Amino acid sequence: MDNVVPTKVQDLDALVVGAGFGGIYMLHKLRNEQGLNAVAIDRAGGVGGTWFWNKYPGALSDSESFVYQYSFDRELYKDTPWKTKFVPQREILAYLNGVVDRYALREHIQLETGMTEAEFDESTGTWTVQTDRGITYRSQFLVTGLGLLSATNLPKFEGMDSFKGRLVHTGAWPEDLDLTGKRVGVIGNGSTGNQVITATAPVAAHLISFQRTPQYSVPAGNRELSEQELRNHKDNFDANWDQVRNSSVAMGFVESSVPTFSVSPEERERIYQRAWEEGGGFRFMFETFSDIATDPAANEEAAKFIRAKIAEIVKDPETRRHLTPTDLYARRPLCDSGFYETFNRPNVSLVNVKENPISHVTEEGIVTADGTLHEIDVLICATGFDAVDGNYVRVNIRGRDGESLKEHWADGPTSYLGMATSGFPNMYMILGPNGPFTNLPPSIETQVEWIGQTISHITSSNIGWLDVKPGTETDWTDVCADIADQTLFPKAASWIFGANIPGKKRTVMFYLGGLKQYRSILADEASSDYPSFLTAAEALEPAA
Ligand code: NA7
Repeated sequence: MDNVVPTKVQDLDALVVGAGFGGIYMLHKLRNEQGLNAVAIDRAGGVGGTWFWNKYPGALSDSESFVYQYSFDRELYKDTPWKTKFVPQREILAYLNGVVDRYALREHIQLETGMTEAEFDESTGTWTVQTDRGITYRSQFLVTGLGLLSATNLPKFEGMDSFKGRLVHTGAWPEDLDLTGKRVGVIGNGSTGNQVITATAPVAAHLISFQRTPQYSVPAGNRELSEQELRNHKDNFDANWDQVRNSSVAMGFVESSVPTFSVSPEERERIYQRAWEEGGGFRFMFETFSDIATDPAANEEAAKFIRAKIAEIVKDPETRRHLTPTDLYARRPLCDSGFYETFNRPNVSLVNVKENPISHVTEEGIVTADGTLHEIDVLICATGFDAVDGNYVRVNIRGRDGESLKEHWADGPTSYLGMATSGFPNMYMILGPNGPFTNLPPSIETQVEWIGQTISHITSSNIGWLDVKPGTETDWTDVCADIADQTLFPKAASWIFGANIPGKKRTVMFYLGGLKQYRSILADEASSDYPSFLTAAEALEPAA
């Protein structure tokens, strides 16, 4: 028996799972502001979440830097050293590490520690969380910041295991990989593929982009910000963040209220052109006109403008045809640093895998249906994520009555407010299903603050736990579906509706009502003493 390692059990007030943007702020709030005994764990070898894992060349946030950060501490904001309009992964990761140190959180974060199981005990009102490091946590509160986009989606092609070169997914990028002089294949051309292709082409010997669906992309317009702009961002701290919290997509600009066809064709062209020159995917979709995401005719006008730009940029007619989207402009809007231009390079080629699918993989590379072997040294899968609930259903989380979250979500992931799900009391999700679809840090802050407030309410009023009423959760799902149906987003097959994973049920996964409205619903819930939740006493009351 002496080689059996005893499991250590640690009792806590709160366990935070995940040390990305959400988990870091949650830990700070619970420990430093609310005085709770809280610990965070993360399966990664460092903090940073998405920005720890996505170290691929070209990785860049496509939210503007002045709003892609925390706003909870004005002094922290003042000290952020960023100088460009969009920030690269390396700088974001350094920032998050700086935040961890600034608030003395590092010693309370257990890295390389993954949650494997979590179970709620109704009688004691505690969560027991097992990890893959032999330590078990027992805690009144469980806050999960597992990452919206972190469960990687790796395609399965016959013979993939036989490939002799390097096979990598952009969401688990190895630090030692140098693509200089290599023959590189990239599958996928979403946000990530777009960035990795553009950044890799200049250093690779040859790059082949395997594309299934062409996407609309506009220039990012990334640049150094002037001293004046940097000063303005800091000086206008209150006004800027007030604007963000009272907007829809929280990107730091005022969304347009002008319908596309209310202006002349010349004026329309001028507005699109200005947005093209200014840069930014969200600006192009939401700052130009009010109806691009809702009215098919307006959507087509914007799409036509982008198609005309692709036609101007891409020289080879066949490559141009493959790169030109013909469907709705209704996925998460992309922006780039010269994506279409990259396909004019002599060392870049494109294979349209809808017309000529990948047949199998050999030791040397990828074979397509036409029999061609595309020889490569490195195969990069920029194939996205099992988004939103992917990381939840991979772990055995059991709530009241032993129901697993996977069972609870058999018809698709649901929640109330993107944070709580019925039957799983005192478990709060940061960026859970049906949370707001926005620039993420402002939504993360909103949720973390609400979760902190709710935890405070539970502890100070001694009610043990709160569980969402099942009907409330169903109503919230309906609200999210109704709002989504008023937009064009559900009509495009993308990860926003779970349509990117083979076999995954297509469901609504976001609240598209905007941050302002979302914040007001949260404030009402808290100020009316949580009418959508049952207390432990109410939930355990025997049926009359
Ligand atoms: P996305 O947006 O889900 O893009 C994934 C890409 O990979 C997309 O082009 C897919 O083509 C392609 N894909 C996926 N599986 C396959 C297979 N089996 N064969 C060929 N091509 C495939 O993920 P990203 O990482 O780019 O971006 C996700 C979010 O991260 C982004 O929106 C930002 O918020 C940050 P498809 O379009 O499905 O035909």
